[in-house]
Amino acid sequence: MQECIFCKIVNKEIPADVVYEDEEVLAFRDINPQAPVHVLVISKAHHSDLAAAVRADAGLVARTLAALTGIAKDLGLEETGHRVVVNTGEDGYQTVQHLHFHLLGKRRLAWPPG
Ligand code: DGP
Repeated sequence: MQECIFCKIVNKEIPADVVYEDEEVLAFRDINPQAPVHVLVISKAHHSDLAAAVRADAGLVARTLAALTGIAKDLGLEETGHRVVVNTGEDGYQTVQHLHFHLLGKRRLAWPPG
């Protein structure tokens, strides 16, 4: 995906503050953090949203989430609690069309979301 900003981060064409990387998964700090810890966890393979990713490779989605739980633990979010968010489509306020899991923590988050 030539124009996808997250694919460019995967390909190291643009820099990011990477907190985790393996063969399939990349996690980096959000450029516009909404909490003291705000990390985006993505598969390196491009899938536009959650439904597309599940249809194409549900196992990859599961492995991405497994990596996320490890990242949450490494960042000290297991004890304090945290939130995982997947914005989807227009109403969900998805602005980047490459599936990403927001991992937010280290502050008390409000509910319901805005
Ligand atoms: P969403 O609205 O769920 O699609 O969230 C996209 C997030 O991606 C948003 O919180 C800002 C973040 N973001 C957009 N461009 C970049 C970038 O170039 N680098 C990093 N680190 N984050 C980005």
